[in-house]
Amino acid sequence: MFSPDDTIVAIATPPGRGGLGVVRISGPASQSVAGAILDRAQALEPRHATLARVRGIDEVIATLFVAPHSYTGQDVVEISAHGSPVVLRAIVEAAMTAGARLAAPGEFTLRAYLNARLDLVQAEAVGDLIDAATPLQARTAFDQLEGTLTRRISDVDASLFDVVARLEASLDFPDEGYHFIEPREIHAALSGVAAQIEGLLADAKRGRMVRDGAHVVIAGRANVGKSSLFNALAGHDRAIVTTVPGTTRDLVSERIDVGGLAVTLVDTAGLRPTEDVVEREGVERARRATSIATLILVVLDRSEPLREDDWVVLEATKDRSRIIVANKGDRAAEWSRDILSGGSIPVSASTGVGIEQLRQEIVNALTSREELRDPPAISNARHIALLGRTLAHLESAADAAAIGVETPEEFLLTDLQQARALLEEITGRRTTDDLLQHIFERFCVGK
Ligand SMILES: Nc1nc2c(ncn2[C@@H]2O[C@H](COP(=O)(O)OP(=O)(O)OP(=O)(O)O)[C@@H](O)[C@H]2O)c(=O)[nH]1
Ligand SMILES: [Mg+2]
Repeated sequence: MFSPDDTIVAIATPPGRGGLGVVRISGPASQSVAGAILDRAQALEPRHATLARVRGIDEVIATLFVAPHSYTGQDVVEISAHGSPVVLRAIVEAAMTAGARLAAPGEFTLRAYLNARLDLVQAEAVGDLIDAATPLQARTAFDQLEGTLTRRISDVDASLFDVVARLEASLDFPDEGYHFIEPREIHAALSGVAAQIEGLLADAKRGRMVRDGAHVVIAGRANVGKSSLFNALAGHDRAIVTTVPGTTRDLVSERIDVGGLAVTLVDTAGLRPTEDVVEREGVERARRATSIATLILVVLDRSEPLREDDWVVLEATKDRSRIIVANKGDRAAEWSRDILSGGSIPVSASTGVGIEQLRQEIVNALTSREELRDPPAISNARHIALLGRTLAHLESAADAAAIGVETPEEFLLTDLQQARALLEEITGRRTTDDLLQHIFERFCVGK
């Protein structure tokens, strides 16, 4: 895919102006590229921040990391300059003139993986850590970067390896009719491994929710206070609020942190029949957004009798994951919350009363548990899917072993070898170029 023998260069800090900006160079020619662009007689000393000049461009601090003791496992030179996009680009161009080529997205981390500085789970965690929008997402990614998931997967694999080795030994001495491991023992061992995997997968739903976040869509008839609620949850006046029904015409969305979860909150047009072409398109968009929502907040106006349009929304969302919000609680109530089966949360979007409780309800509805402090062990859909398939092979082997002494070892071994191959796909001991490309192209350039 990419040649790891090239020397690559990229700006490692985010686009835009900043106090400092960093240009990173990695590859066999890093030292000579640095030598060519830095106005210095002596070579850089490893791991010494050295004041130098990039001719005609800037005064910088350059640091050399000699292979294999660097992020990528190759010779790396990091140049900290003033954080101007113009300065940083000029340094990159100077490095390219000196023989480096521009790095592809994620290419530094790809090299770290290819040089076994990180396994694939850890490399993916680097991407997650950079993308983290909530502290819990960051902690989850950092745990995986530290190797917690990798260790649990190698524990599973070690237990499997033990069973496989003994089955293979039985196969090697077929004539003796001797089992190095009895079927009952195999069954017990495999059930133990399956339980380890189930333990990991128990966290999967919460993990995916933490990593990928959720779409929470606010729906309801016109003028009930959807946009007001949206603003109250977002913490600022993002959506237009007026006394006129039909104010919101388009979807308005905002990423917010609800108790550690990254939530994309979506405000929609009030659902009502209308002749207005623009509003009708808005209502159509509201329906589409609602149909793909993880959770729907159905907003009702407590200060007015429920209308036909309210019942339509209630009926349409009755089989979905939803929270009914009884808004305008600061006014005299026109209906009792008892008339709704399943309960509702009383709030006032205007005064903010009840909003904290609503946040808590959103967290509960999304995770089905109140505890969100601990980072989940597993969160990436790729890992979860592979682990699910591993479990299926183990269960199939365990079932076969339970049948009794007559089960041929080859039969069990096929399943177990497939299970081990799947584990190797998770950690990246076994991968394809396509998979690597798919994973690393999501990274930013410079990481
Ligand atoms: N008293 C009171 N008024 C509210 C409350 N929430 C919203 N309102 C008022 O209700 C009116 C409609 O509010 P919006 O937030 O625009 O309602 P909406 O559901 O987004 O309306 P559309 O976009 O037209 O569907 C405005 O005049 C708000 O000030 C509340 O909690 N208490
Ligand atoms: Mg609105």
